[in-house]
Amino acid sequence: MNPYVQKVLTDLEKRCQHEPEFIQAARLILTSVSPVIDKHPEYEKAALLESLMEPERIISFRVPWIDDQGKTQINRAWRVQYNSAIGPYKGGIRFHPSVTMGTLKFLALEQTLKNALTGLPLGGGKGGSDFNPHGKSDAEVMRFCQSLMNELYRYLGEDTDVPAGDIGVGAREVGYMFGQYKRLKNKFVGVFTGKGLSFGGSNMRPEATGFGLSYLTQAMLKTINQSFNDKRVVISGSGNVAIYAAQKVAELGATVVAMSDSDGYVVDEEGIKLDWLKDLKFSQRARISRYPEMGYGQYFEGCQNIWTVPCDIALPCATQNELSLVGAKALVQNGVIAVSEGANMPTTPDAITYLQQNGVLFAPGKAANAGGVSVSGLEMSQNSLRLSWSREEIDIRLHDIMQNIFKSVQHAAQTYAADPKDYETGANIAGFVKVAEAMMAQGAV
Ligand code: NDP
Ligand code: 2IT
Repeated sequence: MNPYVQKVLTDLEKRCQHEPEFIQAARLILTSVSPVIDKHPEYEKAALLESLMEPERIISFRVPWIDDQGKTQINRAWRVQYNSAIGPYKGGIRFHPSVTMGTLKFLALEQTLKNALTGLPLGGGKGGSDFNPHGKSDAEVMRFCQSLMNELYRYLGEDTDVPAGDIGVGAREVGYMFGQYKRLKNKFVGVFTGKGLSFGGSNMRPEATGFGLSYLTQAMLKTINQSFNDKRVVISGSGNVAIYAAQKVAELGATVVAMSDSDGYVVDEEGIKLDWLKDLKFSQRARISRYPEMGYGQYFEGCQNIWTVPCDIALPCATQNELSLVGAKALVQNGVIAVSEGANMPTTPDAITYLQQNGVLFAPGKAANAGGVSVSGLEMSQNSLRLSWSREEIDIRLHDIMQNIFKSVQHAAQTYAADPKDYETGANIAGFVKVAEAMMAQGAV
C-alpha cells in the first residue's frame, strides 16, 4: 500500500476507534485508491486524504418529543455534512435505534463517493436519530419529526443540504419534516427529496433505488452473457429498496424466492407475492411473519439464515454488515453467480473477498444502489425548474445513469485493479477521482 495512504489509515484507526463502521468503510476506500495516490504525489502535500476522511461539519442535537401518554422522551440526532466539493450536501435521514454518529459518518462517506458516481452535482451527507419508529403511532412520529426539524431546519436549504429518506424514513416522515421546514422558513423549496407527488415529489422516486439496483445488476450480468431471466433471486429486507428491487427483477423474468425483515424470512418457491407483501409492509406496517396467512410460502425465525436459501443472485437490501462470511459461504456453496448491494455496506469485507475469490460477480452499494439518490437529484432539478417529468422520462434517465455508473466503475477496475472484474475497487476509484479533482481545484483547505 502507498505509504501516505497507510499513514492516513493508521491515524484514522486510532482517532476513530469508537466508530468501527466508519473505519470499515474508510479502510475499503483507502485500500482501493492506493494506486491512484501513487500517481498523484501532490495529494499528500494538500492533505487531501486527511480532508476527505474528516466531515466538513457535524451537527449534533437532542430531540425532545411527547409520547401518546403525555411523557416527554429525548432522542439523539445528528446531521453529518460530509463533503460539498461537487454540490450541496445530499443524503438520507435514518431512524433506527442502532444509529450513532459513527454510523452516520460511514453512511455520509459512502454517500459522498456514490453521489460523485451519479454524475450529478451532489455533495455527500447523512443524518439520523436513534428514534425507533416501530410501534409508534402516526401522531408520535409526526411530533418527533417536527421536533427534529425545529433544530435541523437552520442547517438545511435547497442549495446547502437536501435530505431524503433511508431506513425508518419514508414518504410519511419526509412529509412531516418538509411540512415543518416550510412552516419555520415560510418558503416552499426543494429542501427534501422523496416528497409526496402532490407537493413536489418526483415520479419514480419510491421505486428508484430498487429499479436502479436491478438495472446495474443487469449490466453486470451482461458481461458474462447472463440476465435475470429464469434466475432464482434472494432479497434481504422488505422495505423500500427490497420491495421495488423484487418488483423489477420479477418483471425481468426472475423468481424472487425469499425476503426478510429483522425478525425472520419467508420462502415462497413460486415467487413472493408482491401485492400482498406491499399491503403488509407499506399499508399495515406489519411483520413479514404474517406473509403465510394467505396460504403462500413459509416463515422462518432469524434473518441471517436467508443466505442459506439456494439462489443464483443475492441482493442484500436491509442494512450494514448483514451478509457475513458464513452467509457468503452458503451462497457460494449453492452456486450464486452475482451479489449486488441494495443496502449500504451490507457485505462484510471478508465476505466480499470470499465472494470475489470464488468468481462471484460483486457490485458494491455505492454503485448498485445509486439509483435512489440519482432520482433525488432529478427531483431537485424538477423543483428548481418548477415542473415535473413523466414516469417514462425518469425511468429512461435512471436507466442511462445506472449504465453510465457501471461503465465508469468497469473502466476504473480495468485501469487500476488487479482483477478487471473487481467492481468494489472500481467504484471506490471512480467516485474518489471525481471528488479528489473537485477538492484540489477548489483548494483542499
Ligand atoms: P426501510 O426502512 O424501508 O427498510 C429496511 C428493511 O431492512 C426492513 O425490512 C427492515 O426490517 C430491515 N432492517 C433494518 N435494519 C435492520 C437490521 N439492523 N437488521 C436486519 N434487518 C434490518 O429502508 P430502505 O429500504 O430505505 O433501506 C434499506 C437499505 O438500503 C439501507 O442500507 C439504506 O441505507 C439503503 N439505501 C436506501 C435508499 C433509499 O432510497 N431508501 C437508497 C440507497 C440505499 P425491520 O422492519 O424489521 O426493521
Ligand atoms: O443511501 C442513499 O443513497 C439514500 N438513502 C438516498 C439518499 C437521497 O438523498 O436520496
